[in-house]
Amino acid sequence: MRARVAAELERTRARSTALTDAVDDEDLVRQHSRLMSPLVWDLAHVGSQEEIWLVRDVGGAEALRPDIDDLYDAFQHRRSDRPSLPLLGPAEARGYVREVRTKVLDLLDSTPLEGRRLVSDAFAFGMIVQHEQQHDETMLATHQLRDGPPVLHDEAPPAPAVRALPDEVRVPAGPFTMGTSTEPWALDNERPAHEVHVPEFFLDTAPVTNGRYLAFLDAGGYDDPRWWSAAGWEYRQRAGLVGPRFWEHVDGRWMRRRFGHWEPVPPGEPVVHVSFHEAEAYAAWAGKRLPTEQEWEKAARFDPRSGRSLRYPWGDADPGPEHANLGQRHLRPAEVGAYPAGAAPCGAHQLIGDVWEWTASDFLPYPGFAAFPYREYSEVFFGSDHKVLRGGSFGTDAAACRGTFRNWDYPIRRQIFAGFRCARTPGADEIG
Ligand code: AVJ
Ligand code: FE
Repeated sequence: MRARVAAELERTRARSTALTDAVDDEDLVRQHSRLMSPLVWDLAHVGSQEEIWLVRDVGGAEALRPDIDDLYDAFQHRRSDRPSLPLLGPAEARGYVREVRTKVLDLLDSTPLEGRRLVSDAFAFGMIVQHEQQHDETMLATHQLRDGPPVLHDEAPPAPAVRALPDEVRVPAGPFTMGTSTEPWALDNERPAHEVHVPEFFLDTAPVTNGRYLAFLDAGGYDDPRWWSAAGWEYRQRAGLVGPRFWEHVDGRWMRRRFGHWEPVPPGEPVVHVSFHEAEAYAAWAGKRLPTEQEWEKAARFDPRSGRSLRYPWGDADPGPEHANLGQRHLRPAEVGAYPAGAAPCGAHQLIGDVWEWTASDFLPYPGFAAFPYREYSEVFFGSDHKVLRGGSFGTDAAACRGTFRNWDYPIRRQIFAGFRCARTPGADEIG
């Protein structure tokens, strides 16, 4: 356990370092979008949380830099205001996170990770790994927003191994276990495990592709209020939306900007950088709807042979490169059909990785929810302001992604690596 935690901390820091070393100091302190913090804020924030949760709370040690707690408290300052704060500069921020990490590795050596109270100490280390990985994904989104030539490099994702997948899979009615009480690194909002009855539904086998989304554009979907909710249409009008974020119509064809590259929109890849409202409008146009969070998790985890919920669609094994497009190995979603080894028992593909998937559900607590370790982690976000996203994206690390993992955001957000798939309730003639 100790060795695994140390390895995860190191692997995660290597990612943060690569994301922040890829640009010069001027770019590190700049705000690339009002939606995001300067990269240097994310870096020092990661260190500050690590100091507070591990060095102080778990270790009981004296504070290193109590003077900067407020600067890096996400609740004190909105992202748009962060560039004007007296933040640590690039060299100071790098020095600070290194200093905190040295203390944390000493603490890891001296903290017993077995035993009652100490189970939660092991969790605290896991939580810090996930927290840093989440900010790494946020920093990756900042890179995507950044203007200028490409600075991040990757390999192309695997080509589709199976083509001509059926459009939909059927998930029969019945109960399943949602959430978890046993997954060691699960966050408070994923707990506890509880039984949920889900009526029969059909789910798209794969996320909606650019090719299909283009058909919605070509059909005038962005100009037809019939497909949009009142809030969605208001947003579409106000923001002047004409297509996914980072797309531009040039000389009769759609191009997209991807980490500094301009390229034709690839039809076989899942669509990414759409808001909840756009996803909902597409689904209505297609004669479908977005899946609820319950439906999504049942499709992703329920194994009808054992009656059990799996950790991942493919089983209980940790994600490998053959299962899912996770961890920034690739800087784009893979085409549909690229991960047959990651398919779920119900037959759905690519539920984990590639793109976060918008669901129809508000972010709410499960029955029996208990805030841990702080109310600010999840509880203060519960309510109808945020929609749940599931499954992780190509920019999500495996440490912060599992069948039970719940992400959330405002329904207008488009800079995150979010797409969607549709669901539908069977007609009277289709009940299985
Ligand atoms: C779970 C991705 C919505 O980035 O706002 C980071 C994760 N919480 N620091 C976010 C998080 C505190 C959170 N999301
Ligand atoms: Fe944070």
